[in-house]
Amino acid sequence: MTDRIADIWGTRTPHEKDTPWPVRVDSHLDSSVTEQDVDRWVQSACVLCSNGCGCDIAVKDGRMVGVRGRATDTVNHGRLGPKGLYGSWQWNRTDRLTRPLVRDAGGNLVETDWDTAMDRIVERSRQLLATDAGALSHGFYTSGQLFLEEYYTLGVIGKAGLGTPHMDGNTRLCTATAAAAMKESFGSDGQPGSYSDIEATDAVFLYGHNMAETQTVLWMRILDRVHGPTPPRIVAVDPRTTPVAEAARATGGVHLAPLPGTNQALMNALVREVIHHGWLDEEYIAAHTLGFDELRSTVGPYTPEHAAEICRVPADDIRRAAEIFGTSERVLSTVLQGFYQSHQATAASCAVNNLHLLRGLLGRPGCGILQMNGQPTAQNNRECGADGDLPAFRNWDNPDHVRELAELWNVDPLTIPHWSPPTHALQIWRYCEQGSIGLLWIAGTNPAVSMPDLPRIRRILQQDSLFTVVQDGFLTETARYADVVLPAALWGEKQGTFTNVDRTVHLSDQAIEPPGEARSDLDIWLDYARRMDFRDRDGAPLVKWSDPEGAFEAWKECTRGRLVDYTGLSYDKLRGGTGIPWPVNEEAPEGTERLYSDAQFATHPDVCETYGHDLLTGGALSEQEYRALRPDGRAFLKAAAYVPPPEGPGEEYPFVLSTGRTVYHFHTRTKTGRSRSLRRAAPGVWVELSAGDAARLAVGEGDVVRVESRRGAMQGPVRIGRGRDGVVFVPFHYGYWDQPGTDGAAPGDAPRAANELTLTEWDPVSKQPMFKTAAVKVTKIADATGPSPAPTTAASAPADPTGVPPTVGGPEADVREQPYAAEPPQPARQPEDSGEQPGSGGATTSATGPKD
Ligand SMILES: Nc1nc2c(c(=O)[nH]1)N[C@H]1C(S)=C(S)[C@@H](COP(=O)(O)OP(=O)(O)OC[C@H]3O[C@@H](n4cnc5c(=O)[nH]c(N)nc54)[C@H](O)[C@@H]3O)O[C@H]1N2
Ligand SMILES: Nc1nc2c(c(=O)[nH]1)N[C@H]1C(S)=C(S)[C@@H](COP(=O)(O)OP(=O)(O)OC[C@H]3O[C@@H](n4cnc5c(=O)[nH]c(N)nc54)[C@H](O)[C@@H]3O)O[C@H]1N2
Ligand code: SF4
Ligand SMILES: [Mo]
Repeated sequence: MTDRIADIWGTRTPHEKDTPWPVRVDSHLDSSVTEQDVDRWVQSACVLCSNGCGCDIAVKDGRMVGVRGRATDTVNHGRLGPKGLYGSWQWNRTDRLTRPLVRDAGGNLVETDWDTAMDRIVERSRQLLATDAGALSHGFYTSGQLFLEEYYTLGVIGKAGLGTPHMDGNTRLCTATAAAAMKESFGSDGQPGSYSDIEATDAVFLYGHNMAETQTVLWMRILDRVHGPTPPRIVAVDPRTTPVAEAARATGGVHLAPLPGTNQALMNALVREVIHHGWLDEEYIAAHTLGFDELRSTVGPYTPEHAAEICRVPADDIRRAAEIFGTSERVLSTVLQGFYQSHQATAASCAVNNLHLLRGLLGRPGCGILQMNGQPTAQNNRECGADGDLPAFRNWDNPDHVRELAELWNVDPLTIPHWSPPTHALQIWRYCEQGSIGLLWIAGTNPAVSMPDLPRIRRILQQDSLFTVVQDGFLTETARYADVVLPAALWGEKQGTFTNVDRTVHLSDQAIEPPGEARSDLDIWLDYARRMDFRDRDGAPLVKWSDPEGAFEAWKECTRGRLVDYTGLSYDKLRGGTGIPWPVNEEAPEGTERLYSDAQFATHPDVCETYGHDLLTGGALSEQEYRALRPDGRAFLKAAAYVPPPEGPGEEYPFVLSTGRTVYHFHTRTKTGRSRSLRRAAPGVWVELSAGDAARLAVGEGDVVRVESRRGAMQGPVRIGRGRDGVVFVPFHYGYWDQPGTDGAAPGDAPRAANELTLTEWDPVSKQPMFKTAAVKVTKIADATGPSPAPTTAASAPADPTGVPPTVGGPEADVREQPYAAEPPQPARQPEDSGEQPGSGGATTSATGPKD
């Protein structure tokens, strides 16, 4: 048994390059239950991050009582991380919403029945549709945590039922930049790489990605290579000393710690070095890319010395990182929030694509790009068009694509909004603020904690002109502002599919009944469509399905012939073995491990998802301009100069604020905060300062400080950490409201949410807001009563551990880790792969012993 709070990644199963990742099955059951007691195991995949680990849910007496990794799944080979082990199911015995709530005459939220709640929504909806604003009065703000079937159904309702362009997900805050970067470089969203690239690679570059804490199982996969005989070198680009940065040092790689907001200068220098040294695949560049000359001239001025000055990192470290990229036979890159949540997000993420294109490191084992997702189902929100885009990566600006959808749905093409780009989330909130959106339907997200500039978000949610529907499993901070609260069934309580970072699709079967009268999001939207009586051109109901499988079958038709082709999948096919990566169709019945193996990109004007943008300004190219480039299957090398972030440190606000995550919590903690093991591991907010900054401010570990920006203020105890000088880090997990029996911050208490401080600014192309840079000042307000509650196990570890108790889980956090001698699951193969495939060395579990 292993305490997986204390030992986040569990026991190593090291192995050699080009051999399969051994299987290790992790399981954790409620302490009152043994394996023999379990009534049944229900197949699913974890929804607490984008990794998509296959798991089985243990059910006893109609309750979820534990979870076990699936040995047969190509994603996780049996493993689970702390959130999956403890957080995926432990909330299911707690304070759920069980009945709809509406505002009574006194302004209080009171319980009611479904008819009353839905009637209120439909009445408001009809009223608003009858005004001049029509469908533009309706906004939908959803999630990266619902199921594919739910997004697709909502997409059809929004586009073909109502006809509103105002629909987006919190995926805008999350991985809109992943989509944007892939669209700009390759013509379409769709991840080129595969997790199995880890087995074959010689170097892993992690850009603004603390994978060790945020995709713990993927990190286990890397650690098992790092601890094996032929380890890859790691390069970490992160201002904090994360476990990834530590691994970079340990493997002879590099840790580059740029000042937040300077990624693009660093990337330009890396690209320049690679070009300057001729570490290029010139044939690949000539045959399969466009834009080399412009790229070369744009990066020209970014010598290592110049970038070093902007980023405040040693120039030699930039040289060394470029050399590792330029000279390793195979390189795998991952990109996440340190890049995506910044002002030149798309430009910097495209620069990662550029590096791979320059060396032709794409579509081959070990040479992946993972423009990561964060949320478990963010990919599906993007695929299905619940983020405003047209479903199946169609181009809103291409009339043929609009016509295809109109035919599929049997509606007038003019119903489908396509006169302008879809409205992005921050603009939707702006329309709510201005009053042109009168109905905002929020599902599966908690913006009163997760949006930037919370003082403003609270003002908007309180506006009388805005009618808000909140659909959630819990009475969240946001739900407390709603006019109608709809109780949603959550994971395990409903059925559906979702797709992870490397395009692997999983089915999650229903394990238990939802509590009380809670309903799935799918059922809620189907009910809304019925009550609104949305019809197609022949007068038949617009939405022609009534259950998840029916929605999935309809979605398959929508994807036919597109890159994101699901036509070869079915619920039955997804049961039993492993998740399957799309495209799955007649040519690739078992799925597709890597895209672009043939270097044919999705850039032809007739198929591409966008005609592209200027990365510096966000200005869009017209169809004519795009056609004139004659991309026709070639990828774009897109360039942009560095510009400083809109808000930098100055005299009054001398620090750069960065925000992010800890391994033990998921976002606003509605699930992980209800897991005893996770709550105790990271019970409250903290403010991380470097040792140097703490000394200059004369604050010690645990002293309470006030952090203030131009928008607002929050406070918390100080962790003297291992970050770089000039940077303050605050985890964004902690809002006001809390669950019974916890540390219970209440509305009257001092604010502690990181987003009191952040600003409403976004990347010009992806429109993703910048959570990683704001200017703040820090003032001490009280002496310490003890060390801060920050975990000691990962990036928030103290610079000096003296007097800080280590983070442990104790016996209740015991996890069974079972090494298997079985053959590890094999990923889908493409014909092109066969020559290059690693030999099937069999499982190498010898290095693993059960740890008692
Ligand atoms: N434990 C846990 N795991 C999660 C989640 C969670 O809430 N908790 N959420 C999931 C979701 S939705 C997401 S989107 C992912 C996010 O996963 P990550 O992106 O890995 O997480 P973050 O902590 O937001 O940010 C990553 C790193 O960016 C660094 N950074 C900040 N500013 C800069 C900068 O200017 N440049 C560079 N290069 N780096 C910078 C931070 O120091 C931080 O270590 O995690 C997913 N997994
Ligand atoms: N300062 C700062 N702010 C950030 C970030 C940051 O790094 N720094 N990261 C941003 C990112 S990347 C993200 S992804 C967002 C996350 O921000 P949010 O999405 O607001 O955070 P969650 O707590 O995951 O909220 C999801 C909600 O959906 C509910 N839910 C879960 N499953 C279901 C379901 O099946 N149906 C319904 N109806 N509800 C469900 C949960 O109970 C929860 O209330 O935060 C963003 N905000
Ligand atoms: S890595 Fe992500 S998907 Fe896998 S168990 Fe952890 S939280 Fe769940
Ligand atoms: Mo995210």
